[in-house]
Amino acid sequence: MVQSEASKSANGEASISETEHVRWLHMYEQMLKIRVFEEHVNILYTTAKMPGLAHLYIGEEAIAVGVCEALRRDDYITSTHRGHGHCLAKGASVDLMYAELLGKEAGYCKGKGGSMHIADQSTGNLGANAIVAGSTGIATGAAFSSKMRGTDQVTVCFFGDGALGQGLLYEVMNMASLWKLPVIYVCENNLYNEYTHYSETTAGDMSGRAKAFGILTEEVDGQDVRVVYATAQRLVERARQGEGPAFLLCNTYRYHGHHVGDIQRSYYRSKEEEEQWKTERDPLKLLVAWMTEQQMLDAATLEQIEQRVRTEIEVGVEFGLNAPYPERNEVDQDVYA
Ligand SMILES: Cc1ncc(C[n+]2csc(CCOP(=O)(O)OP(=O)(O)O)c2C)c(N)n1
Ligand SMILES: [Mg+2]
Repeated sequence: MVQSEASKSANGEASISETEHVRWLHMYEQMLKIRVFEEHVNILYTTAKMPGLAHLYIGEEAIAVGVCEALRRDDYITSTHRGHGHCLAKGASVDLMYAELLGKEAGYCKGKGGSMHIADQSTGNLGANAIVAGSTGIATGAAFSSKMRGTDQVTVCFFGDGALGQGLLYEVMNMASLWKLPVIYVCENNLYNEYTHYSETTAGDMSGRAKAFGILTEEVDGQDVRVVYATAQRLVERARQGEGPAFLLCNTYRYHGHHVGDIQRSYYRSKEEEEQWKTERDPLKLLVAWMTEQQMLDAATLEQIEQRVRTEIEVGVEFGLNAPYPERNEVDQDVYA
C-alpha cells in the first residue's frame, strides 16, 4: 500500500507528494473501473446474456475504494449482495468476475455462484453474501482467527443499512468489543432497504447501536473518497495495533434500482432525488474536481485512464462471453445444498 503524508513545498505550503499523487490517480482508476464494470453488467443483463440478476453498486464506489485502499492484500473483507465494488477494490480480476457472472467454468466459483457469491482468497476476499448481515458472523470469526493466530491482519465487514435490522450483527459486535477484535464494521447507508426508506425500518441513531457496545464509531460522507480513505486508514491502523473494533457509517446513494430489474422506481423515490445525487454528489466527479484543482489531473491523463479502464472491461466482457461453461457432469460438484 502506498503511504505518505502531504509534504511541504519550498515556500512552506503543504503540497501533494508524488506518492500521494500516484495513489489518488490509482483510486480514481479503481472507482472508474467499478462504474464501467457495472455499466456492462447492466448491458449484459438487459440483453439477456447474463443469467440471474445483479445489484449495482454504482454511486457508492468511494466507499469500497477508500476503505480497501487502507488495507493490505492479506487483510480480509466480507461483502454483500451488492458486492462487485468490494471485490474489485480488493483486487479481483475483471476477467474472472465476468466469467463468474456469466456462469462460466473460469469464474471465481466455477460459474456456480454468480453475482452474489464471489469470493477470492488470493485477495483476502472471504466472499459476498446474499443473506442480509450474513457476512457479519464470518468477518468477526476471521478477526477472531487473526487474533488467535497472532497475526496483525484486519478484517473489514461491509454491509448495508438493512443489516441493522438483523440480530446477528449485535451478537458479533458484542463479542468483537469484549475481545477487542481487529474488525471494522462498514455500514453503507444508501437510504434504502430494497424499496423502503430506512426511516421506515430503522429506529434511532444508527451509530448509537455500535456505541452501545463500547465500539468506536465514525460517520462520514461516503461520496467523498478522501474522507473515507483517511478515516478508514485511522481505524484500520488502530485495529492493527490491537485497539479493537470500529463502526464506520458511510452515507451514500445507489443510482440504479435495488437490482437490475428494478427500473420503475417512482413509487418509492423520485427522479429529482436521483438526479440531485448524480449531479451534486457523484463520487467520481467530486474526486476529479479536487484533483484538477490540485493540478493532479488534466484532460489527457483523464482520457488515458478512461481508455485503459474501458479496454480492460471490454477485454473482460469478451473473456467472460467466450469462456466455456462447466461440464454438465460437474453440476453437483463444489455446491453445498
Ligand atoms: C436475511 C435476509 N432477509 C431478507 C433478504 C431480502 N433482501 C435482499 S437485499 C435486502 C435489502 C438490503 O438492504 P441493505 O442492507 O440496506 O442493502 P442495499 O441493498 O441497500 O445495499 C433484502 C431485504 C435477504 N437477502 N436476507
Ligand atoms: Mg441500503
